[in-house]
Amino acid sequence: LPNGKTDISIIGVPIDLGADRRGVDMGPSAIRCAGIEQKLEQLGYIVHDLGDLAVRRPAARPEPGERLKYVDELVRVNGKLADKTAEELEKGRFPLILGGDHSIAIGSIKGVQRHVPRLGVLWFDAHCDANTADTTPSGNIHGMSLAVSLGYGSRRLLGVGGGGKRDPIRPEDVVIIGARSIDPGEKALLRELGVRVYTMHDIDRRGMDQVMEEALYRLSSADGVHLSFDLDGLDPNDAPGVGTPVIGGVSYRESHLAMEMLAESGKLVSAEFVEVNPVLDYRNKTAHTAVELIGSVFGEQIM
Ligand code: 4U7
Ligand code: MN
Ligand code: MN
Ligand code: MN
Repeated sequence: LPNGKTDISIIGVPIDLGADRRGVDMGPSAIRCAGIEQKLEQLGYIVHDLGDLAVRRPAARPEPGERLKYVDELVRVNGKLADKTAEELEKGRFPLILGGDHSIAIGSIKGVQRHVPRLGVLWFDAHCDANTADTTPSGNIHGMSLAVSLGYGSRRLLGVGGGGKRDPIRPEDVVIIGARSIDPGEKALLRELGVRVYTMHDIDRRGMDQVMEEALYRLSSADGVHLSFDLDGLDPNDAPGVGTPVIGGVSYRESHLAMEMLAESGKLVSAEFVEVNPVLDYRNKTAHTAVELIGSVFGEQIM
């Protein structure tokens, strides 16, 4: 059991304001429909489904080219998520967060940091989400969340969840796995900080087994690991229901291997599964895949 915990709190965050395509706000519902609670109960956990955080839908669409789209509501919801996440950890429960777009990592990571002084982050994604207001090509905040966790970005986003009270995540405590679409500005930031990015090239060349072994070794200096799992890290053939698909991704089995190895490490303290878009999916396939991956990271074995 991850971190010796037997109780899991599911927190849904039905928000799509951080993304370009509408529909990831239905992600929590799709993942519940795919049987997350049954899966975790079969594995012997006590599951507390806390339902969804309340999200307000702003009346106006943002102007094209705006640098931080929907920042007010995203800051508000992420602040609530940070509090909720910290509260569940306080009760001794494992927070399992369902997105929603990937901007919710801003709040979840801030919340976990209140309990885990030196937190490592495993960021599974086709993208690196390391843009700032100055480098973003889109203005979409789901492309900025890892930068914010590392301490880079607009003051508003950095202030989420009591901002400066806790140091940002250390660059050496972050690994990105599955990257294959990186913008010039975020590439420069990640290089400057020395964040280890395992691209599809590394996975092709060395295999997921070696990549994960090295990634987990790097994260072993941290007190605990937060998993931030963007379903678009998977190949679009395996996970078609995502808003920003990128061809040439991680296979179904490779992603399971990664989750199984993370489970074996015993370092996992919190997790989120984000960017499931049921509107673009085929018979809820991506949400079902998310549930299978959640099974693996919570210790399910083939035999
Ligand atoms: B996701 C992008 F420009 N980099 O910043 C951007 F390509 O959470 C995409 O990983 C970000 O899905 C994708 O808008 C964010 C773009
Ligand atoms: Mn992402
Ligand atoms: Mn992505
Ligand atoms: Mn996406």
